[in-house]
Amino acid sequence: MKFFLINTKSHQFGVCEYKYAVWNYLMKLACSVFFILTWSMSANAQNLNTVNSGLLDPGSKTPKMIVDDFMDKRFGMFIHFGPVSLRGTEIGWSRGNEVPTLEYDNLYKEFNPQLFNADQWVKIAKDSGMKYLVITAKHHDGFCLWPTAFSDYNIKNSPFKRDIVEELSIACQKQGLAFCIYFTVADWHDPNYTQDQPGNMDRFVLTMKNELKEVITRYKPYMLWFDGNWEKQWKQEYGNELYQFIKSLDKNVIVNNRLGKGEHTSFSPESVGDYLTPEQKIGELNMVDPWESCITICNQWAWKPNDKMKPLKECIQTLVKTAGGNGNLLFNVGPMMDGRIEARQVERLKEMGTWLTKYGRTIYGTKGGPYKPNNTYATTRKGNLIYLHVFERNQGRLILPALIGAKIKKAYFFDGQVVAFVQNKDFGVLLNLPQVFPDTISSVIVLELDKNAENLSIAND
Ligand code: H79
Repeated sequence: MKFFLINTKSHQFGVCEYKYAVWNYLMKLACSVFFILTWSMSANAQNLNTVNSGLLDPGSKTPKMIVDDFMDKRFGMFIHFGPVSLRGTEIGWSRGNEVPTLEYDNLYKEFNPQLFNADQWVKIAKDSGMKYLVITAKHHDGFCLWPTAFSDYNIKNSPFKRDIVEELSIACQKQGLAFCIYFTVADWHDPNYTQDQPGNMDRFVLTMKNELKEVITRYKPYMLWFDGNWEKQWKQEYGNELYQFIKSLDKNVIVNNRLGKGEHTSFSPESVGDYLTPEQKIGELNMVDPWESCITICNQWAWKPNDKMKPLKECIQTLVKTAGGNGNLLFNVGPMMDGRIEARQVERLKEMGTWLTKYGRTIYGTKGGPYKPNNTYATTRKGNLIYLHVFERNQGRLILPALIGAKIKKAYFFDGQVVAFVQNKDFGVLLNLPQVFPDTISSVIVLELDKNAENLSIAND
């Protein structure tokens, strides 16, 4: 379009034929350069979004290999921590509710988690089989767990003073966990973050950029976990701008999908980020889009005294159903005000780790499917094997829909005990279950196929 416009103009200058030919030649050359430049610039400008959003900038998208590697990890630790642990109420949300705003905003003056030990937290995560860790560097209450230069409301000004984010990043690196940072786009403490004062969001976004630059350059996070994108102050353009900014600092950092205005559980043209984030629920089976469910070990994100803790069976089945749906589980703990994770939670996590020591190969690095998880079973697959996790014995037999395009050659429990079965392409697979299961939590039956299981279609759609 631009090419023709300028080309037409060139006719106006064509006084004599020779001059016209030279001029025409030069203009065509200039136009081609102009065309290529504007084309590539507009391609860049349009494509500020990321994975699956339809407006992709191939240059800024997180490399697929990196997101695939993240998805292989399957299990991570979410940590919600801050001065609010002094009250035992919900982080962010209890400000101005259970805890009066002025009181909440002054809690940091007493925040002194003397027993905080980054190596211990990371070891607890590692012993439970977790492969990455996400710390609430900044929640909606605006308090920063690192000594930022861009807000006084930070850990340096608490009696504790130590840089919790830095200590965790070092501990993760030492123990081989991927270190990640939670950073919400909401900040109910910052006066610039309001609906009533127009123009201040620009200043707020600038502060955010400065803070993000600090955490990205200092602590080199593997992934950034954004939150709060549903707030009306937050605009799509901020998300786009920040994504480009983040990628200019580290092109490989993974970003969850809460930076643009899109939904958490599906991609849309507004989505900014690499993966979906169902919250407090297990995501649906999805073989196309990467996803991670964040779920609490108790009810509250931040520590709450005597909060109801989930039984081991539920914790493990949550992990298994997540892997069975081809997703990751980001499992949350809220450490106490003295900096320790509750002993009963440590114990629960260790039990998960013990289970994973045995069954890890049915979880890590597997794909979900080829059956959709339900309350009776969930499956994962790797190579020629399907790992069938059975939660309920029901009537001593388990009927599965027929596999599409593959046959089962053998079926046996994880420990080797053979499982009798019949299969038929119309009626499916009937497995005879023993009176007593080898494992009360989740028994794994290995189905050995005649071909690779990883690309089979979903069989119970
Ligand atoms: O950081 C955690 C939540 O604080 C945050 N996202 C996770 C990872 C979040 N912010 N807003 N929301 C989730 C949506 C609002 C949820 C609510 Fe509630 C339900 C607000 C009040 C009831 C859950 C329970 C969050 C606070 C109390």
